Amino acid sequence: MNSLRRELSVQEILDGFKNKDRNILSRAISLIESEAEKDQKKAEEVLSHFLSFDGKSNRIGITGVPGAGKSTFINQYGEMLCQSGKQVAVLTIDPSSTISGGSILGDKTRMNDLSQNSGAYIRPSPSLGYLGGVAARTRETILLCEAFGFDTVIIESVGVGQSEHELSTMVDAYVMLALSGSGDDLQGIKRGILESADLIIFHKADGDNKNRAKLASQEMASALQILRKEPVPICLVSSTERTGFGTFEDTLNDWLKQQTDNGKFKARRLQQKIIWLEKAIEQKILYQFRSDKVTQAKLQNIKDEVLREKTHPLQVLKLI
Ligand SMILES: Nc1nc2c(ncn2[C@@H]2O[C@H](COP(=O)(O)OP(=O)(O)O)[C@@H](O)[C@H]2O)c(=O)[nH]1
Ligand SMILES: [Mg+2]
Repeated sequence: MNSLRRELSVQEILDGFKNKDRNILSRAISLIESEAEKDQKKAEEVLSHFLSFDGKSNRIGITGVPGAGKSTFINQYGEMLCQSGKQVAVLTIDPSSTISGGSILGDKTRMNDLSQNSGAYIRPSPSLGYLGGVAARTRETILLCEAFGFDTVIIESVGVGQSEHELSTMVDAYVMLALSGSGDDLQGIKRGILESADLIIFHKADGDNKNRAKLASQEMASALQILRKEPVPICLVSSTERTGFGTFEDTLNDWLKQQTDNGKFKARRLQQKIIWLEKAIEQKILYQFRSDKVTQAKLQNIKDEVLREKTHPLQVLKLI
């Protein structure tokens, strides 16, 4: 068997983490994303060795519509963090493709500088696949990155749909990239995100767009005063001109410090652990249901009966 394909033992994974072997990290992430029963058992064992690392990083979620410049922003911001000596992991959740599919390549290209930086690690996660969930294993992937020693984990969202809310339940700071002057100002931004974003960046604040971004940010600030109890910091950034990053970093750090001082940081993380617990139980039950051959055979029979109009889906529920 090809040595790359050879299965790793739990011990080899633990050793690989100690030796900072990124190839082993990638394979450990693939292991926890795998649906195969033997992989799931091993994944649980691996994770059980790493629980003490849970929460060791700053977890930052970046959201915004497709094209808002999330990948480009992360490329620049990640570089800046690496320059200050940080170890940065970037997880991108891709909506449509599997790992070998199309748009991830796009993201990787946008993060070309960062992907060549020895302090950074970029990992695309398919959002389809594991039990059909939305990057169902992102929390566990974050934990692996923390055990590996990354001090910042940045997660780029898909920018659409249900994953938006999910992402906000696994990060310390949920940062929204907004665009001005392209119809994507206040009206274009989903209310749910406005209600949950911790920081807002008006992105692409460059060229002709600079003044528009300034105006839009003022408009946004007044709207947020009505929507939110506490002030939400707003920054202007251009990733192509590399401006605004210093201010963003200071603003983020001030905000994180404030959250830590007033106890909200800790409370949020605890609440997120409860969500993690619930998700882990849901995933396990669903997995057991789907992998049990007898149950699946029965289900197939029922589906056949429904197709032949012999029974109604709701009638079947009585049997469970
Ligand atoms: N003018 C300008 N364009 C940008 C900036 N950041 C990204 N872009 C462009 O916006 C497009 C989408 O960027 P991308 O990072 O792929 O967006 P994502 O879909 O949110 O990840 C690309 O063509 C980028 O070159 C910026 O700060 N200013
Ligand atoms: Mg992207």
